[in-house]
Amino acid sequence: MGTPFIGKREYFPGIGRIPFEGPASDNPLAFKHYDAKRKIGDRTMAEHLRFAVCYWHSFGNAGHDPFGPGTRVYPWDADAAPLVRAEARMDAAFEFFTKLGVPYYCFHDIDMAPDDDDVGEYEANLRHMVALARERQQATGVRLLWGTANLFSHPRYMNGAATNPDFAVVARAAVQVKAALDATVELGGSNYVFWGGREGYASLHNTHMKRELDHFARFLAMARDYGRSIGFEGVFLIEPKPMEPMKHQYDFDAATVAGFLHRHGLAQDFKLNIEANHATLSGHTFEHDLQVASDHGLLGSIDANRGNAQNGWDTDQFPTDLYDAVGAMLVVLRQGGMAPGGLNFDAKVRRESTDGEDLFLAHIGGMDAFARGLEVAHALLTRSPLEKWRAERYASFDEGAGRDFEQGRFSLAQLRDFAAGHGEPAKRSGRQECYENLLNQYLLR
Ligand code: XUL
Ligand code: CO
Repeated sequence: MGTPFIGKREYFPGIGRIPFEGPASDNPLAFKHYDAKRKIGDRTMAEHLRFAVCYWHSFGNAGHDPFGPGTRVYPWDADAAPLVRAEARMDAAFEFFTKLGVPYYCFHDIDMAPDDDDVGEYEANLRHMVALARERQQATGVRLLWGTANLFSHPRYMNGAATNPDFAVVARAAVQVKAALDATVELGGSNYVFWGGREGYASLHNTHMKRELDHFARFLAMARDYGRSIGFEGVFLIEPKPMEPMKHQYDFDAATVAGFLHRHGLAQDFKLNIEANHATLSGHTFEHDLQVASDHGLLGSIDANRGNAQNGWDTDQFPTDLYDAVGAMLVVLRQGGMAPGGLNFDAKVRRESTDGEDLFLAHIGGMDAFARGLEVAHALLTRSPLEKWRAERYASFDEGAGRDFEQGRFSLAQLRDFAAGHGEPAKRSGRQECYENLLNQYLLR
C-alpha cells in the first residue's frame, strides 16, 4: 500500500504497488519471477522485457461480445460528458501503470480521447488529452511505447481505411494518422503502429487488390514522411493479422508483410509488431512469426497474448504459457533484444472477470510468464548445450565443400559430381525429443 495516486480519486483502492516476493510466495498480488532490477546477462529484467499496458482492452473494453453487452462497470465511465470520462479514464490508467510498475503504455487515438465526425473537434479532443497525458507521464515516469490510430471502428472504414475504394475515406484516414503521429511525437513515443484491421477484403469480386495495396504503400510512405518531418525518430511498425474483422487481411503474416515492405521500399523505416494470437490465427506458432520477422531484420516489437487451442479465435487471453514465453524470448535474445520495441499486453481479462483486481492479476501472470521465459531462454543460450547442438547440426557447411556451397562456389553440375563421388549420405537424427527434454529440464530447474 501507500502508493500515491496522481488523479482526482483512487480507482483501484486496496491495491498498492505490486511487490516482487519470489517463487515461494502465494500472494496473488505479488510477482513471483518479475524482479524489475534483477540482471539477466548484461541487462535488467525491465530493460529486456520493456512491458507495456494497452489502453484499449484494459480501460475501454468492459467485456462486451457479439452476444451481449459489457459485464464490468467502470467507475471512470460514470460521467455523461465524454471529455470528463476520458480524463477519469486517464487517471485510472496512470494509477494502474504506476501500481503495476510497468515502464510503458500504448494507445489508439480514440481510446484516449473522444472521437468526433467533425475533424476540428476530433483534433481538439486529442490535443486536450495528450496535454494531460504529458503531465501524467512527467509525474509518474511512465513512457509511451507506441501510439496508433483506430482506423477500423468507425462505420466509414467498413471497406477499409488506406485501402478503401473511395478516395474520400482514404483522405479521412489521414486525419487520424496525422493526429496520432502528432500525439506520439508530443508524448515521446518510441514507435508508431499500423494494424490494418479493415485493410483487406470481404469479396474478390468487387476488389482491385493490387490497386488497394499500392494505395496502402503510398499512404504508409506519406505517414513516414510526415512523421520524420515532425521529428519522429522511432520505428514505424506494421502488425500482421490474417483475418478478423475482414475475411482476408492484407498484412496476413510476417512473411507477407516483409515481402510487401521490401517491394515498396519501406523496409528502412518499418518493422513488424508481432502479436501471438495473430500468428496462431494465420496457422503459425507465435515463435514462427517472431523468427520470420527476426530473420528479415524486421522484428520490432511484440503484442503479447494468447489464443485458444480449441477454436483458434483471436481471444486475446493473457499470456501464461511458459513454452510460448521461452520460445519468444529465445528469438528476442538471439537477435540482441527488441529496443526500442517492447512487450505490450494486447490482452483482455475474460468477460466473467469483473473485479478491478482481475486486471492486476492478469498482468502479473503475463509479466511473470515472460520473466520466467527470459530466465529460461537466457540459461538455455548461455549454459545449456542448445546452441552447440544446433551448430553441430550444420557443421558440414562450416568447412570444405559445404562452405564452398554456402559461398556460392558450386554449380548444380558440380554438386552432382560431389554427390556421385561420396556415396549415399549417412542418416543423421534430428533429435527433436532431446531438444524438447532439454527445454523442460531448464524450465523445471
Ligand atoms: C487487433 C489488435 C490491435 C492492434 C492495434 O487485433 O491487435 O489492437 O494491436 O491497433
Ligand atoms: Co495487437
